[in-house]
Amino acid sequence: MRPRRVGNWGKLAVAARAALLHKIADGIEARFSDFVQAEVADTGKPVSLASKIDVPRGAANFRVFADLIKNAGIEAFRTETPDSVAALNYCVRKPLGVVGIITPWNLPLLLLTWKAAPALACGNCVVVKPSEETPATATLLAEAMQDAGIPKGIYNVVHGFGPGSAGEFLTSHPDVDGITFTGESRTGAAIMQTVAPTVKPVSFELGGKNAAIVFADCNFEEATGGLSEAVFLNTGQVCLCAERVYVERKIFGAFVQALKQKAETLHAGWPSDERTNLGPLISAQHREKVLSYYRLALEEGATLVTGGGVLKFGDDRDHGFYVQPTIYTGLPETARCVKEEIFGPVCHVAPFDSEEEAVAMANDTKYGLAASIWTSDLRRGHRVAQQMNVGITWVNCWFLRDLRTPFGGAGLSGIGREGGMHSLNFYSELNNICIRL
Ligand code: NAD
Ligand code: 6OH
Repeated sequence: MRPRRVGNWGKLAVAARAALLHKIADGIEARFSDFVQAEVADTGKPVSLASKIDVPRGAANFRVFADLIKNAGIEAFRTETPDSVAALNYCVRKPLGVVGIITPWNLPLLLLTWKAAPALACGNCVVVKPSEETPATATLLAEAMQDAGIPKGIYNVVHGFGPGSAGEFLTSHPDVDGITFTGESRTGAAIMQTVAPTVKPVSFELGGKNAAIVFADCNFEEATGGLSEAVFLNTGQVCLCAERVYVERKIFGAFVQALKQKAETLHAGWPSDERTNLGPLISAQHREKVLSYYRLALEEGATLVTGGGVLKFGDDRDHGFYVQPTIYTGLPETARCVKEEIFGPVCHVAPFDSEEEAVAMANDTKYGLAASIWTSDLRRGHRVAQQMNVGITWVNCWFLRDLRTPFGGAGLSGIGREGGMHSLNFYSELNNICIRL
């Protein structure tokens, strides 16, 4: 077996480690606007979004896991024996050693710290490989680590690409003891092959083709407002975004019109403008992918409700990768646009007549990340939520996060769960000790 490189960090008293993690959070907050500017410059996301979600969550991830590791109990069982002497089983937690963290470009600081914070809390050293599109906040975080007094060699950043580059080198390295990855499902499949010869534990948070189910008894304003966020937030570049919206036929027409109105009143503008709530896509290449689905939807027989093309401003913003927020109806459930993740500001809205039909359509996917249910009937909310084949279901809300809860997906959407104790369990090796009393 590989020797574990736990080092002094892993041996530090938990309270001391937790205090240092809080200092990292303090450092992020102290340089809040540097982090916001760096995230906006790398991604093109609206400054309002980076200030409201990305950077606060970067700090919160450290605080939550610092407190959790300090307060986490250990598992213990008193085991009966035939001679009535009994035994005591208890479990101790050790760091895995060196954890490789590979993250995507859509929520760069949020997703990197979501993994680095619990990994460090558990006493591991980390090597992070941010997306080649968004290297800046991982680097700024290294400065915050240094300012907080984290010893050298605990938080390491390598920049580079995926295949044949830093990503693949990290996953194949024999001295890396575990890999946690967020990104596309097919990248997850490639990483699985690379880690196989060295048998590392993996945690994968992958893609989605998430459904929303809107019942006629929903609070209409809340549902249309919530779905507008769920479809268009971060220009649709959130793994949890809803790209399939199922609406009870009684309110289908009114709902489509209301969502269309929301789409058409989004403020697409400079990322630095506080009023902007629709920024550009991440890159020319990604815009080409999204536009190829816009074309495909029409070829597959969709009715275009709004959008469907590139946004034009007549100024320098035309060098950005803006697309129109887009809504389609009329596609068969077998269409590629209903089956494949697009990762843009786009959804397909389809009517349903019964609860059973809605559940069946929502579950008819190879992915299984998230779902949202919109209804005023609480019993129905519970009933439908429990039938969703996903890792995360929201009722009358979306992307409302409690960092202690399990987060992850079924099927093509991932392997394992992170969040709360699930993170602590992934980033630790458990040693069960059985003592005959
Ligand atoms: P991606 O898979 O292309 O890249 C993610 C990271 O993996 C990057 O750092 C990249 O350099 C690296 N990488 C690529 N190929 C690699 C390889 N062979 N070996 C090692 N590393 C490799 O994903 P992306 O385009 O950056 O992000 C968008 C995708 O991420 C979407 O599919 C989205 O659904 C998914 N995502 C999922 C979650 C979740 O929590 N489930 C969260 C955010 C994004
Ligand atoms: C995907 O793009 C969003 C993932 C969100 C989280 O991992 C989180 O912890 O909120």
